[in-house]
Amino acid sequence: MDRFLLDDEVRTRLDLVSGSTNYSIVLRNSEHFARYIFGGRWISTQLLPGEAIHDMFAHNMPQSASALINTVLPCELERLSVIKPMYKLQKSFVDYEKGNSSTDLNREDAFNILMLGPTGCGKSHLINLLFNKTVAKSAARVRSVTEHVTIYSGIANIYREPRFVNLIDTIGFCDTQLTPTQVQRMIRESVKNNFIYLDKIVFLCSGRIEPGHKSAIQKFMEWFKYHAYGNNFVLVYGRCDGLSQEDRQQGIMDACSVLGFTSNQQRIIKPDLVPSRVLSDEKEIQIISFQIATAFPPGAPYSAISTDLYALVDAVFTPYYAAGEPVRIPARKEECLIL
Ligand SMILES: Nc1nc2c(ncn2[C@@H]2O[C@H](COP(=O)(O)OP(=O)(O)OP(=O)(O)O)[C@@H](O)[C@H]2O)c(=O)[nH]1
Ligand SMILES: [Mg+2]
Repeated sequence: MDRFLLDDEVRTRLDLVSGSTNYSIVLRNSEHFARYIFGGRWISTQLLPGEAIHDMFAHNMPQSASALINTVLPCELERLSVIKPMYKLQKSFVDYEKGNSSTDLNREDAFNILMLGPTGCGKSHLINLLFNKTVAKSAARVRSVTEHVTIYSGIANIYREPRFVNLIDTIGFCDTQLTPTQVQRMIRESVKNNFIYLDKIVFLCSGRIEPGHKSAIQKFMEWFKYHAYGNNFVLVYGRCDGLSQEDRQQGIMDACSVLGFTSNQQRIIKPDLVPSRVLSDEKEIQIISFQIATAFPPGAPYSAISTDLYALVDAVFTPYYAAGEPVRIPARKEECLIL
């Protein structure tokens, strides 16, 4: 039996959940209830494929119901958080519309980006920078701050077209309440239940890449077929605060070699298609890199982060086309055999 501290957060959750009704073995069972009180997550590991409850009900569940499993906090437990602009005088690349635990499966045309990385590497912070708003909870903590896989949506200009964009924020790989395998499976299930295709997979890492991070990243590379869809992957070597250009380059190269990424992936595109031109009128940039080093210290002035932000926007929002057609990574079971 695990013991944990009855602190103010736990007390608040106990208050919020006491007297709840609408028990549901799939969406609101006693494991959801207990884990919520313990750590704020509305998840049940018994709903992962291969587990008893999942296998009992999976066949009879419509996709719209599967999409809610292990992602949704019952509405009566949601606490309002205030969304604030990050850089008041600056434009945002993606205009924020909503944050959700599931998505509209019929929006096949949406540009879908999966953000992955170890706990605390800055996934949610990057998402906030792309919206220029504090849409996702981001903070320094030992356990993952992002409690559920959450989809933040908005509109962005991609190749001169306004597109609906889904940025998928995920639980960090090294959570203290879930095993690495449970985290990976939660993310995989959520992606599978909510998306038919992914357009970009962004791995974020920083500092020394621990063996646990490496194996988690490689698992996702395998599931989403890096060998076939390598051009849809982006590697961000983050938290490069104060590093020289050479050290940043070295960091990227080391990360690529540890993870098995092809290094120096670059593409030349027409200047008027460069995504970051929405934010800045620079005309010369034409070479887009898909392995980038960034430093986004919280509270830094815009001038200190703008170059890295433009590089991030370009890497993440430059779609990959082959023979005139967009290349998309299949995310669903029937599309992707390994899933
Ligand atoms: N100095 C510095 N801090 C950063 C950078 N990127 C993010 N941070 C900070 O690091 C902390 C963790 O960032 P998050 O965005 O919450 O990280 P995460 O990957 O979403 O973490 P989990 O949700 O816990 O998995 C926050 O306080 C961020 O402001 C960076 O480039 N430099
Ligand atoms: Mg997070």
